[in-house]
Amino acid sequence: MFKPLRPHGSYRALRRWLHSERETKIGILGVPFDKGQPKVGVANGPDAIRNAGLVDQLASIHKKINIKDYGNVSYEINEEIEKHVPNMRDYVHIASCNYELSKNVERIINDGRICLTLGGDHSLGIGTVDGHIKAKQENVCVLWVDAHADLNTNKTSSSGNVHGMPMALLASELSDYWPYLPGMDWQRPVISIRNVAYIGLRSVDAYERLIIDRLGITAFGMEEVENYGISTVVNMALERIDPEARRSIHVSFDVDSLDSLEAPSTGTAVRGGLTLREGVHIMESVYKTGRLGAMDLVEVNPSIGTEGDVKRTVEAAIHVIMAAFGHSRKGLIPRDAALPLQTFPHQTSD
Ligand SMILES: [Mn+2]
Repeated sequence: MFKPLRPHGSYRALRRWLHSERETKIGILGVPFDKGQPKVGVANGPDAIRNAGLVDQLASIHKKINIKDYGNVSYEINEEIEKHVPNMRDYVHIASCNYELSKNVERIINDGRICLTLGGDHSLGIGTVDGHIKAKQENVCVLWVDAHADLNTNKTSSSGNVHGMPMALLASELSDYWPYLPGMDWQRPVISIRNVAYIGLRSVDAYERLIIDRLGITAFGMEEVENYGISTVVNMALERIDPEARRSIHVSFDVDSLDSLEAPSTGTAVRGGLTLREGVHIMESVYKTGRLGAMDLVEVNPSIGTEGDVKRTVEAAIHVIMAAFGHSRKGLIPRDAALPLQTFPHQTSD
């Protein structure tokens, strides 16, 4: 029941409530990059997501959302890089693009914004995590939401596609497994695998499985999602990678973590994945921590599937992004409406 408060208390509480929303500053960065995998089209992912109205939808979440679109990353080939590294396709592009990307992500975070990177294929995780780590002086943990572990090295990969390798490049525990990588000196493998958790795994290569088991990597596959439920899984993952609740969280969200019925327009779709509701729940949980530092949304490929498939995939991506920045499925109360006293809230929402 509504209990009238003293006028003074009521006024102060009302003001506090009206200003309770966290100011959220977002920097959007597109990475039209497709060289980490062989399929044409994924380079058009960023613009497909933008053209579906991403910025307007984000702006509608609440008034304290401040969005700046930094456009797309462009890069020049570094001619000095030795062109060939065994079993890493288009290596020189990978090294050159991620170098630029890392600098961009670092700058956006240093501008005081949460960096939202739109891919592009998942090899861009090398640059985004690197830039985030540099901006936050290594105080970063990573939630890798994906059907795949992306933990191959050039020795274990059967394809040579670098979008299956970013996590192995980033993990300090795996640095000895790589040859010298020319032109990648800026990228130090500094994140300990202890600060990384996976959610959504269901297509893991044998060597990746071995590494996950040997290093004791926190990995919640679909079986764990079934056993515990998504809410418990996210909480356990965050507890493991950020036990003191003080790190900047990097979410690298591969749209193929979602079931291929939810997100069919992606290069390496795997059935039996997360529902859109589970994907949204992950990001709502991360939002509630208040510590999201950067998010990647990758592997949307508008050239795969029917027009309807593409629409469904892009919409799913936008739902997941909206949840990351405070959109609530419970609904948000309009903050600018004159409030009749009866609607005076008994709690703030965040
Ligand atoms: Mn991936």
